[in-house]
This record gives sequence, C-alpha cells and structure tokens, in this order.
Amino acid sequence: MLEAINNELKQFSTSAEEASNKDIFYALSRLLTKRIKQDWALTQNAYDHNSEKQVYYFSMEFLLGKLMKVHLINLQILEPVKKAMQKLGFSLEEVLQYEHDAGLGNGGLGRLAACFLDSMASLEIPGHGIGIRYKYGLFEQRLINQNQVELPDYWLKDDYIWEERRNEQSVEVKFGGTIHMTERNGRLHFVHENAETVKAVPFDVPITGYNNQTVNTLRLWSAESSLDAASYDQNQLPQYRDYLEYKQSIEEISAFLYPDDSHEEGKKLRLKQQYFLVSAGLQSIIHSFKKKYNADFSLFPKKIAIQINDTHPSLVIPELMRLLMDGEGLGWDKAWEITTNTVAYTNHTTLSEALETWPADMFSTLLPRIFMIVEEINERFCQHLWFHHEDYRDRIPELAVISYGQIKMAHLAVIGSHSVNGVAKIHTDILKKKEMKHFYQLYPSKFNNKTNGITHRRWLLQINPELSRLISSAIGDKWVERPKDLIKLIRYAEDTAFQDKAMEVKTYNKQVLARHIKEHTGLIVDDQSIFDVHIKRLHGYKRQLLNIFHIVYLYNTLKENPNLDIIPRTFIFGAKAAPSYYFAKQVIHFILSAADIINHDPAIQDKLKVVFLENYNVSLAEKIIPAADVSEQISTASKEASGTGNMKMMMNGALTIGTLDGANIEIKDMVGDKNIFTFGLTADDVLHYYHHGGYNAQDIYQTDERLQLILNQLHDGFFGNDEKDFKDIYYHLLSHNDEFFVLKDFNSYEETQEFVDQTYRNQQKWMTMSITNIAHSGKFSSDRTIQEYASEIWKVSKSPVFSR
Ligand code: 26V
Repeated sequence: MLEAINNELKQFSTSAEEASNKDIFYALSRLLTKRIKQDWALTQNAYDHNSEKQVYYFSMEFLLGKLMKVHLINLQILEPVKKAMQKLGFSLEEVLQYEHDAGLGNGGLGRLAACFLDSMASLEIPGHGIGIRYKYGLFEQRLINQNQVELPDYWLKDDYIWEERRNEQSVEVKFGGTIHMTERNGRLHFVHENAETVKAVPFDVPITGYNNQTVNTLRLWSAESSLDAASYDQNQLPQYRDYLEYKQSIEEISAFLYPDDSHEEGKKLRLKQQYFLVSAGLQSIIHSFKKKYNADFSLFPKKIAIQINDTHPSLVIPELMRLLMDGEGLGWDKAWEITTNTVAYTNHTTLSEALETWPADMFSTLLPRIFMIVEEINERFCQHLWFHHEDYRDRIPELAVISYGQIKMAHLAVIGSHSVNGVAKIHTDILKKKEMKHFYQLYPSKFNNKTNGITHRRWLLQINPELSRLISSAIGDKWVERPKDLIKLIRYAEDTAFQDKAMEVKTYNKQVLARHIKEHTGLIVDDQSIFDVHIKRLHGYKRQLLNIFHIVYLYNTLKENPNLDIIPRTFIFGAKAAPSYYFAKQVIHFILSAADIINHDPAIQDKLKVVFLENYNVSLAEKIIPAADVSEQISTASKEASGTGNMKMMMNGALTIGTLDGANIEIKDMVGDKNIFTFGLTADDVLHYYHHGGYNAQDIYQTDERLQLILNQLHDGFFGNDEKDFKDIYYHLLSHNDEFFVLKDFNSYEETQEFVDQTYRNQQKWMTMSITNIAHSGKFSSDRTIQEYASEIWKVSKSPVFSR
C-alpha cells in the first residue's frame, strides 16, 4: 500500500516529504479510482450482457456526503491505508477532510436515496441512481448574530474526484414550442416544433458494494447548451450576448438544489429540473434496453424497474408513454400497460403544504406534448370512474389528475404505477385510511409499506469504529454482512463488564465531540453530562420549539432553586431552516438567544449547556451521532412519515425520547416499552383535534404557570432586544392556536424528561437499555428495506458479478 501511494505521488512529481495533506488526498483518490474502475467495468459489462432485471431509482436528491472512507471500507483496505499514512507522517482523518460533502439533498428523503444505493450495491442488486448534478448543493449555514445566514455551496469548485463525464452518452431534452400533428399511414404523428433543446450530459459516480465486486452507478445529469460557442463570432456583440444569455438559461436547469423541503411553490424552474431528470434518465434507459433486447418492449417491465422517490420524478409516467408511443410506435394501451407495470411510487409525506401541484397553463406551455398525455391519462381515469365506479361519480373532481387548473402529481403517481408505498407502518396506515383513502379503495393491492432503513455500514461501522470493535469482540463480525445478527448482543445487555466497556466507548465519543464543540463554538461542555441531541431540518412539526421550551423551563427552575438536583445536560442542536421559512428562522434565533443567556449565567453552575452547531450536514451528523445519549424524536404525532435519524442514534446506543410517530413506533415495538421514553398525543388524538376541534392553546397558557412564564418572557423581551421575532413565536402559539401542539404536549414531555434524568442516575440500567437498543437496531438496516423492495416491488434478486 505504502509503495502504491508513493508511486502515485511520484507520478505528480512530488514525494511524501514534500506533499501536503491535499496532495495525499488526491494521490489516494487516484489510487482508489483505478481500483474501483476495474470492477466498475466488469459490473457494467455483466449488466450489459446478462439478462438480469435492472432497477433505476429516480430521485431529485442524493445526499451522499463523503465517499472516500466508504470505498476504503468496502474494498477492505482501511487499515492498511491508515498504517501507510502513519508511516508517511500523515493522519488519514485529516486527509479525508479534503473531500467536499456531496450535499445534493435537503434531508431525510435525499439521505435515504444515498443509503439505498449503498445497500443495493452491497446486496449485489443491479440498482442505479438517476439524479441531477447540481452545481450548487444545499446552502452552507452560518450563524451570525444569532441568526441563520445562507452561503452558496459550490461543491464542484475543485474537481469532484469520483465522477466520470460520459459525453458520448449525452441526450437531448426539449422544452416549450408547439406540437404539430400529422397523419401518416393511418397513424398520428407528433412533431415537436420550435422547441428549446437542452443537452443533458451524464456524469457517472461509482457506487461500491461492501466486500464484493459490484460497482453500481449513480448517474447525475448536467444541463449544457447544445449550441457550440465556436460558431458565434465574439465580435458580433448582440448575437454573442444573446448566446451567453441563452447558455445561462440552459445551465440554470442544473444550477442549484431547491432548498425548501417544506413548502411547495410551483416554480417553473423546478418543473424544468424534474422533466430534465426524467427525460434524460428514461432516454438512456431505453437506449441500453434496445441494445440488449432490440425493440421487444413487451419485455420492458420484466427487465426494468423504476422507483420514484416521492412525486418529484412522477413525470416518468407521461414521459415513458411519450417515448413508447411517439418514439417506438406503440399504441396507447400497450404503452400504458408497460408504463404502469414498470413504475412504482414511494410517498414520503402527508403534509398538504409539501404536496406537488402544477398550474396547468404553465405546465402546458413548458411541456406541450407531456401535457397532452397527462390530459389523456386524466380523461381515461375520469371515464373509468364514471363507468365502472358509479359511487365515485361525485368524487371525480376531487380524485382527477387535473382539476380547477391544477395538476396533482400524487394522483398521477398513484394512477400510473403498480405500487404505492409509505415509509413506516403508521405512515402507510394514514395514507390508506386518510390521505389516499379513495385511491386505496380503488386500488387496494397497489398499497404497501416499506419501513425506511439506514446503512449500518456508514452509520455504525464507519462512524463508530470503537463501538463496532466492541460489538465484534462479543458476537463476532458477521453482523457487518447480516445486521440482524446484532440481536446476539442481547445476551450482553445485563453483563456489567460489557456495559462498562460500552460506557467507556460512549464517554470516549463524547470527549471527541466535546473537543469539536470547543473548537467550533468556544464552549466547554462536560463529557460527564447527558448529551441530549436534536438534529434534523428545522420545521414546525419537528418541534425544536418544544425542546427549547423545556430547556428554558429548566433554566427558570434552576434560577428559582439553584440547588435543584438535576443531572448536568448538554443540549445539542443541528438544523438548517429553508431560507424562506420565516417561523423556522425565528426558532433558530430563539434557540441561539436562549443558549447565550443560559451558557453564560453563573447561577446555572454549568448544569445546563445549549450548543447549536453550525451547518448541519452528513459529515457533522457522523461526528454527533456516536456521542448521543438521548435522541430527540418529538414530532407532532402523525406528521413525521418515518424519520431516519431515530434509527441512526438507536444503532449507536442512544435512548429515544419520542412521540408515537413514524418509525419511533416500530423502534418501540422492537425494544419494548421499558427501553424507550415515549410521551404525548397519539396520531389519533392529533387527527381528532384537527377534525373536530376542542383544543384551545389559551387555556393551557392560563393554567400552566411554567408555560405562562416562558411565553411572557418571549413577549416581554427577556431573550434580547430583538423582541419582534420572539413576539411572533408568542402569537404563533396563542393567536394561531398552536398548530403543532407544543403547549399541549409540554407537560407530558417535561415529565418524561424528568424520568430520563432519573433513569440516567442508574448507570447500569441505562446501559442495559442502551445495549438493548443496539441489539434491536438490525431491523433498521437499509439492507432489510432494500430486500423488501427487491422481492415485493421490483421482483429482482441478487446478481453477483462473479460468484464467489
Ligand atoms: C419536498 C419539496 C417540496 C418543494 C420543493 C422541494 C422539496 C424537496 C423535498 C421535499 C420532500 C419532503 C418529504 C420528505 O423529505 N419526507 C421525509 O422523508 C424521509 C424519508 O422517507 C422520512 O424519514 C421523513 O419522515 C420525511 O419527512
């Protein structure tokens, strides 16, 4: 290994003595790329020639984070590389910092896509990602004057080491223009005239499997001008200026990731991005399909499975129809059968403000042919209801794809696919019983659940090597390939020697995080305190506000009674707010302002510390999660479709304080009531209040003195001069009747937090609970999730590149 690295350095006429960390990083990346490319070519060759079904996961987001360590682990060369680095006088950890996070996603949905790619490759499933190569990923967050400020994330500034441009596989995507219909040999032909043509260039990223030879592909599409700059005379200024403007308008399509995953805006550029992704992706799939199977499209659903990550890529349905009919000459019925048998849809939210709809006039101008096809899908669906479901006649406007000038993408996705899945049991139940009740009654067999998962290779093996080693020393290392084997740890849950070691690991991880906190915020936190962690996007329903209310309550109580006996706690937050989400930004401002007061008040005697870490992203999550004692999963019940941070923290031995929402319920089912702290309204309670009323936030304000004090502090400027923001939170809760039941759940949350404190005092009991959580976390590996998608939706099996 040492020699290989030295050789790489030599080729760039430098030596280990003269090299910088960055030189070493590039040398290592070249070395790895060469190794990976061999297996990548073999895998590709196998997929080109065998007749296995191929899976394509279409997603507007892939939140990959860094990949170098993943590759080192997957190729089983982490230890030798680490040693070689040491010999050369470098620290691998420092070298790895030179890789920029690929932040091509907002949060849970994008990170899930990345975990799925990892699991598909590790399980030897021929499964690929199709996404967009955004020039700017999710914004970088700075905290300035206790407020969030956004900076662009120009992650492609230095070359992206893993990508491979495949110019020769570029395709064209057409926007705008008009559709001209002609008749030839008794058939209608559709000619797209005066369209704006965009060149879609694929950049492929290799996805390595763990300890196998599979290297799948994530294909990211980039928009480029199809006109050649050379054909413009730079001296002909007006023309050249037009060209530059045109070029910019094209490149805009893959310029940035929309940073708001909470409010759907119906923006034209976003629709352009979606069609760009879908059209480019499908054209390349059809191209490789035809190379293998000529034009026998009846084979298509047997050889291709397409999963769409939420409705964002749901234009695959009309676009596949277009390509099959206009491109390949198939009739409607045949094309429809192929399309619906190929496409499957995953729903990730029931929040109405995030559901996608497009104004029909904008849609038809931008995508005239696709609009015609969507209209036809709508027409046929409405006719079907009218003639075959008489009792649904009144509901046609409610269920149609196009109604009152709006196109409803979720309806299109359900009608045009053979499978509709939710991402946790309760979420799927809510889809069936409420949100998509009528579609469920019409198509019961389409609906199914696939509870989310996370890749245990990244989220345990990679980020927590100390815990991984301890686990393997007790139960062997088979759990790495078979995560359900973690259950064998259950024998050690009450083993005091093992508990001591697990506690040592946790303390070590807390010390590492404490150092990071000191370096990045200047705050000194006690590694003996409870590390209570709330990391996720900032959103009203995720209730960071409930957490900070409880912290302020503890602060107020300690001020009253400085001798109050509580276990010291360090509250750790990480969260980005969508740039235009005003309320979310006010909550950040509140947390930071309260933190400032609490952290600097000597009366608190360091019993409470509040830390807000800047720029929460995959790499920061990797530093925080191994050090968490308490995992905050406190969404308003019914709102969090699944959550995946809950699984990551459980797998690292944190105990959950959570509502009965999303996958928290399945965590509870696995570990049992005794090993999780649940509280608050249930989903049924919440839905009942929404439908029938009966909740009055003012009543709680009047009767609960603790909350009255906090709300008055917000109103009266206790948290600083910038009191407008705080007043807005006050009015949000009291005048808008506390949409997310923060006040309603406060009492139950406070009591449960008190119980957490009491439980922590018994360290043995705590460790029993912690080890029990780790032991049951195998179920939440994305390997299990992917196996379920593979056997129940995609009908694909393992396809090893070489049988071992
Ligand atoms: C929505 C929108 C709408 C406007 C434009 C940009 C944009 C980007 C993303 C989204 C998706 C929101 C849905 C979502 O992220 N759902 C989360 O999915 C996770 C994975 O299934 C799940 O664990 C979380 O509970 C769920 O909130």
